[in-house]
Amino acid sequence: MIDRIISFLREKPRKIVLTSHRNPDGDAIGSALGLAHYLHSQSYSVDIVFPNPPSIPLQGSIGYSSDFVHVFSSDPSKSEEIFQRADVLFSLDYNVASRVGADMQSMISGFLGKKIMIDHHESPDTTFDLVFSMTSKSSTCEMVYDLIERDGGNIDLACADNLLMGLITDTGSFRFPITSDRTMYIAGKLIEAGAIPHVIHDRLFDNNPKSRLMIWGRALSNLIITDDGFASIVYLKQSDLSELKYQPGDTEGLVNQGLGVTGVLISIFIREDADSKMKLSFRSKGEVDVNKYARENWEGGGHKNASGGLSNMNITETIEKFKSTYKEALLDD
Ligand SMILES: [Mn+2]
Repeated sequence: MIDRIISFLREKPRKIVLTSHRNPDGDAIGSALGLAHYLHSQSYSVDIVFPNPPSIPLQGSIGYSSDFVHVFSSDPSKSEEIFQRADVLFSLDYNVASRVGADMQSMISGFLGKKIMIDHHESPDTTFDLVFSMTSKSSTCEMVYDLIERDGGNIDLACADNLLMGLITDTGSFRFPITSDRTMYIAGKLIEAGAIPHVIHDRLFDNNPKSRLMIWGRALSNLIITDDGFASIVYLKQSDLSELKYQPGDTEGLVNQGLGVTGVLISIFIREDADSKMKLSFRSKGEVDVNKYARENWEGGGHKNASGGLSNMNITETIEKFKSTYKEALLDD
């Protein structure tokens, strides 16, 4: 499939638009900026449209402030113009149009040119023309590296820094089970190309607003461990978020903390958003499959060890439902 994507791009000059999912994370931002930097070096015309802005630390990614980067929620008319002009659309780090959010979804589903997906999530949609989808990959950034390697081009510092960022964020700094020898090989090649791991780490993880620490403190003081010791629950109410001056991105990674308690195999983080809907994140260890669990119980999904979902119940009811259902995920072992 990589070869088909490359030969399609090389057939004739293309106007390319790169997109990622809503609330873009390090892998979404890194794969889009990394691929854009590479394609620019190969003289392609490339724009990026993100559905909404990422967290403040991710806005410091190399190239994020360039004039080829657009944010749909900030400037829908400019973004629409870019979609109309483009003849190739890349969906990076998502595999179904709805993941860009309700306001931008029609731009993806109604796109008239060629649609190319590069993604590592489960259950890819069938409406794309060229699909490079592998759930065994640590990150979309790893797959973008595969593409560039096959294309034979040179990786500059800006590209390397962004791709390494996606590897670092999607593998939890290389500690999740999805980390493979190939992941580490690629990390080595990106360092060779100029990326510096501690610089990326400082920018992303040691660059937080005070609100983030205050919010983590509140959430962790709400920690519940179930009686059997296998599940952990942390939650934040809308009143906590407004009191502590929540900024987008402040709760990113919080769900991993619950998994750090000895014996815990599955963790949930519940955040009450302004519309009173509950946004859920799940993490698990080993064979405990939170992708399946989230699909079956919480209108969600994702990866085997990391997934998300939604709840229309209040926080107390959501916690009760989790307590009465999480054993399904354990029993699948
Ligand atoms: Mn990813």
